Amino acid sequence: MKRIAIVVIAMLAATQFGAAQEPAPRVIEITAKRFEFNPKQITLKRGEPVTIRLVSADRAHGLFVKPLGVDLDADDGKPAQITITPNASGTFPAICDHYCGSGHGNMKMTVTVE
Ligand SMILES: [Cu+2]
Repeated sequence: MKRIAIVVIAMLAATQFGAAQEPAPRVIEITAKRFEFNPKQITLKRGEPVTIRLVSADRAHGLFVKPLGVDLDADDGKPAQITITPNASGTFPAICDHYCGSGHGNMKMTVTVE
C-alpha cells in the first residue's frame, strides 16, 4: 500500500513538473463578500488560458458564468479556482449561485471576453 502511495506521489510530482514547463496562465483573483464581488468586471482574451480564482472574505459564495463553464464555490479560507480558455467573445453575466443572505440576488459581476 505504501509503495502504491509513493508511485502515485511520484507520478503527480512528474505531472506538476511537466506543467511547470508551460507558461503559467494569468491568474485573476476575485474576492467575494456579502454582497459583492471585487472587481465587478474582468476582461479576458479569447483563446488565452486564464486562471480564475475565487476568494471569500466571509462565508460560502459561488461564482457562476454559464457560457464560460465557470462554476466555483469558495468559503472563508477555502479559495477555489479553475483554468479556462475562453473561445467566444462577448459580455457575460456572472452571479453568486450560493445563497449567502439578504443581498444575495444583487451579487453580480461581468466577464468580458475580447
Ligand atoms: Cu450569494
